[in-house]
Amino acid sequence: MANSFFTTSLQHTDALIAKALDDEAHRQETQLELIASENMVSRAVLDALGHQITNKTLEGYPGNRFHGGGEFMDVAEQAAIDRAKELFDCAYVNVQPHSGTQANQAVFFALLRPGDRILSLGLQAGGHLSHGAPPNLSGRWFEAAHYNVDAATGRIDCDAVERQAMEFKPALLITGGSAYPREIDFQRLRSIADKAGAMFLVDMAHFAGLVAAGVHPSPLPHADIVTCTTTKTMRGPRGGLILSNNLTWEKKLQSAVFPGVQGSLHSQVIAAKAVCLGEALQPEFKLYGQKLKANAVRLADTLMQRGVKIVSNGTDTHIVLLDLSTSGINGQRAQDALAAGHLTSNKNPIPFDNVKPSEWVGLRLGVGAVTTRGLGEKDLNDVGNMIADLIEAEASGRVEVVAEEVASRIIKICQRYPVYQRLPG
Ligand code: DSN
Repeated sequence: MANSFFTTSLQHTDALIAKALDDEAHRQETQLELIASENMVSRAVLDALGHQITNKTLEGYPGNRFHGGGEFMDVAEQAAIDRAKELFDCAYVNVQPHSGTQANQAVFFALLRPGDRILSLGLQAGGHLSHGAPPNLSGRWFEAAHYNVDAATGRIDCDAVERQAMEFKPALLITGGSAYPREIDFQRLRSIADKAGAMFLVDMAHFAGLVAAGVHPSPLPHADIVTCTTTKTMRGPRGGLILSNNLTWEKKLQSAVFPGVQGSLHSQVIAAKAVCLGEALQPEFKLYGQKLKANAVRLADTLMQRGVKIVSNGTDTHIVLLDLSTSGINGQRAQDALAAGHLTSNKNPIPFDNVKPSEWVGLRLGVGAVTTRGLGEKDLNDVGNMIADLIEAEASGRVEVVAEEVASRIIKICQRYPVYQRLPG
């Protein structure tokens, strides 16, 4: 007789959590997701994430494990490694980091000693917490300084970075982040790192999918080490990767991830990473990458035509960063107004936005999830106009009426581009 422990579904064992998950599925189906770090994974990725391979405990690397029974997980992890090497055309990959932040921690553990200097893009300029921000472990254990963007262009000012690097002499120069919408001059930053005697790390967490699709320059030829997540534009499971073409770092990076900063694998996530990397090797992924860029440009153009300021006056990636400083509302009010219209986004600092989070005047949008869902440029034009309507309405105190109308139009768009449709069991 079947053991009910293995056969009874969540709906029958835990009503509270089953309802929370059901409500979240409904939210995703009836709202448009515009948070730049989010996307929607395939059914195949979900299958891997929900598989019983989650039961498998393993430490070490394929062919060299501390536990028995790893032969099938070895197949999955080796596939993830091989696929990532092919996709990003690189010599070394570690697929075990549990997140982008842990990938960065492992790199620091491999390359640096406590107290070493790091120089990275500042948070307000679009950088990331794990690149030496004061509240993060990286900001406590290392002496961090940050470079900025040019106030007029919103772009990284490489001449200023060079001056700062030559004065600060970091052990590690870092670029990339969470809210920088433009291509980065990796070659120039590499030459600055060389001149300053620094190693060079590129965190491509946000734009990795664009690199994989061939619609964004790759940092691999220039950086010592590259980190990324498999979430965001890669549209895979939550987790990180470390990549490099410089095999000098291989041994240190392997032992920095395990046993340096992590223990056993998240087996199901690594299997899902292999699936996502396999998907990214298919020709359709290139089309998705091209659509991502076109959709982001259309969203930015529509908003600018409606008088909304966009940091750097546009985008080269999936990110569109709104500067609301002259709109009469801040980022939180804009986020709330969009939410009332069934559009999910997040308040964000913009360059030189040195105030507390509740007062930030930025709103970060990203088109990863809507592009995966199937929306095209015409839809993004409509969505951009609805966002502009909501911002204007929020500023003039009549958001309720406008939000109701926008919400009903967004729900219709969601119905035109359905997602999982409540996965059959
Ligand atoms: N770094 C956060 C973001 O970009 O939203 C999480 O990935």
